[in-house]
Amino acid sequence: MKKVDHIGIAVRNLNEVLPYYTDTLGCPLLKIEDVESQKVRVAFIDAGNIKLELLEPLDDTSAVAKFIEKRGEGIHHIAFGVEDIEQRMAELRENGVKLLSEHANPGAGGAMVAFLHPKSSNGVLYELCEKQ
Ligand code: CMX
Repeated sequence: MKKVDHIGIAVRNLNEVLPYYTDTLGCPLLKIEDVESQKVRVAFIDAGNIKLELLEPLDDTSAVAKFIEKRGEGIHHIAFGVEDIEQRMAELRENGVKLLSEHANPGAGGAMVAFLHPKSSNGVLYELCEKQ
């Protein structure tokens, strides 16, 4: 992997936490978007050399809702930017990494995304993210 694209942070209520990032920390809001396929509302924050992706669950069945229920708010995943996501997935699979889906799926910002199971990665949920 050559670069981290963003860090995902699970929050209960986006509107309540946004002023902390934009006003207190002084990091500009880039955009807010609903990603129905992942059942999350996301806000991208410009943190200089990296983006922060604040994730609010859209309903109780969202993976992010389950995460917050179990572990509370906090760092949810780290996303690597990749150029050919299907190729990277195939390489990882060959190396015994457990992926959460057979193929990449649409994610925020029109990117294609796929996840590595935390059990394969020492308890960290990694995302692969290919910008279109
Ligand atoms: N980071 C680290 N560990 C995590 C985790 C996370 N974000 N989410 C779940 N886990 C752990 C759980 O703590 C649990 O560990 P233990 O068995 O040791 O208790 C294990 O993974 C299984 O978790 P679970 O609560 O039983 O939940 P599920 O198996 O139903 O789901 C996972 C886990 C990773 C498969 C699911 O969260 C998932 O599919 N995630 C990928 C999709 C996603 O997160 N989408 C939102 C992001 C959207 C975006 O960025 O666009």
